Amino acid sequence: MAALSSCGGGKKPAAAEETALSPSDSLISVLAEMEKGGKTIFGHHDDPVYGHSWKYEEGRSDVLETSGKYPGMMSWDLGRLELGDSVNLDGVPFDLMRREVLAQNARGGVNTFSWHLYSPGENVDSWNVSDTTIVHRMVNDPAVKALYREQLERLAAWFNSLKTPEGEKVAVIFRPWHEHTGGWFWWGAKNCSVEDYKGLWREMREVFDREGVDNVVWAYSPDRVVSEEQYMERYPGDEYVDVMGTDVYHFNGEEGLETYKADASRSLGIVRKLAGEHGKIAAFTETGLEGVTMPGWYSEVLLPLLKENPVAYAVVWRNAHDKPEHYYVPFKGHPSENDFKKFTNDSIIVMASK
Ligand code: BMA
Repeated sequence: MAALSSCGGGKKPAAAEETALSPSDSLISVLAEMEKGGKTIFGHHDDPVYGHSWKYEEGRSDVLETSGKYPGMMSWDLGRLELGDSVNLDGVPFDLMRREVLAQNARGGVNTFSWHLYSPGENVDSWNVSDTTIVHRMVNDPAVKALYREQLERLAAWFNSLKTPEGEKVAVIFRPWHEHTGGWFWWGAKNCSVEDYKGLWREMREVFDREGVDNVVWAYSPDRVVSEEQYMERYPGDEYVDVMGTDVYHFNGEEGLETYKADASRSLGIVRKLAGEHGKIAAFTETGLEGVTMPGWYSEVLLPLLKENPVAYAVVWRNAHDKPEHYYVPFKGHPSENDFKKFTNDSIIVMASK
């Protein structure tokens, strides 16, 4: 992994030079160095493949166009890979995604993946919560479990295929079964038991280990939480997790500001305390204010939160090309452009060089 750049120097962490480590161990060391040094890698979902008013134009990125740098972390989603499809649920071709993952690695950046999958068997999308037996059947019913394992084999093959032209595996973060403390996904707390949820992770790891996946750093990311107990209730176990994160969004602009600040600080505080106790990396795995409706959001809201609660990385969601209101980073000409630049130029924020 080459150098990430930050105003504070952007020196390559010594641990990344370590050759005896597995690909995932090297990435864990890089993330640990970030956290220790009070730096936060900034991430953006689907950043180099489409933006607010463009799609699939090689080299473009809304973050690059507003800040002059690529985000230090690219976020991706593997939904539909489990079906054997060639494009993901938002239309991103998996071959293009792989090329961009390698490009991000070559420029010294990091990649993270979520998975908005379709259920094995019935193929219902992640947000369809009408059937609350899905997870139970995935880990207990032999026929459904076999289908789940097939999905996992496809994912394992994908991760194994992330190799540089020299044949070296590229380490990435994988954040499955996210926001499970909410009720909006069929793997959410309202829709499956604690034991069955943990079973999803167990099965996954068994298949990945069998398939020789050694380049995945595992991230656990509940939605906002009120207590350590809630955070840990469905934690699959230290052997399954490398990164402890949380997803907290800012809703309702100015009106929702205090709620966001309180929820994010509390959740990040819990994450940092537990990550410290469990020897894990702390991260802000998803956040953002849709439409960046507060002009100073990046430098006056997000930045102070990250300074008060240092974490290895913070990721904001996508700038959709086909939904004009659905974006999380300012694009060229947006009123927050300069504020965003101020944020990315801050000494704690880590970007990738061009
Ligand atoms: C959601 C929205 C959807 C998208 C999904 C998966 O937050 O951005 O439009 O399909 O994530 O990327």
